[in-house]
Amino acid sequence: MHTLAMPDADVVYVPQFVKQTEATAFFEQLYCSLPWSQDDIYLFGKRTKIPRLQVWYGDKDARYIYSGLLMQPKPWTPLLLALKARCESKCQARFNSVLANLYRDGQDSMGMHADDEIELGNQPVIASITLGAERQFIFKHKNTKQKVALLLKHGSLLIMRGLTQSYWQHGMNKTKRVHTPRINLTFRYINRKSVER
Ligand SMILES: O=C(O)CCC(=O)C(=O)O
Ligand SMILES: [Mn+2]
Repeated sequence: MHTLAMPDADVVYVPQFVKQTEATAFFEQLYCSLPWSQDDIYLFGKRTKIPRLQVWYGDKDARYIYSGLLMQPKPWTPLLLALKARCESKCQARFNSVLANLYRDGQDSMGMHADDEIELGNQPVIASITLGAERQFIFKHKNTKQKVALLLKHGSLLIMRGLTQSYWQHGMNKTKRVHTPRINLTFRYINRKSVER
């Protein structure tokens, strides 16, 4: 477990958060059983398909607007609840939802963004588990444009908290080198009040 040397941020990386054999079993279970879908987003007024598959789980009231999409959470599965509990104890924080992302291969990606929506509140704690293929995760400072790259390993946990979302964007580029799928589970806490405005 180590803290990344990044100014204006609090990012912790735990390479072996889930044991390798367990991580492989979790990957297979989630890959086969989650109802993955390729949602649309609205980018500059145009409707396009996101370059990955997603599915959203959480408490009933944890609704969330994500890139112009109203995400209605599906009810927790036992495995996702168990992983949530593990993240909560590691982070000493509560979560009420998880966005599961499936990158089918290196052609799937995540554009640079910050998880800075109002519903996430000030200085959100975000716990992000990687299962399957290793992919390069990129941070870019909003002002200085400094870049930090981090290889996210099978079974790893990345914790972003403090000022991280205020000062940094993050994302994942396409790559020709990866031909196998990666699942990412991003646990968050959605503030109910701000969604109901
Ligand atoms: O796939 C990842 O590691 C990052 C996912 C992410 O940033 C998000 O869902 O907001
Ligand atoms: Mn994000």
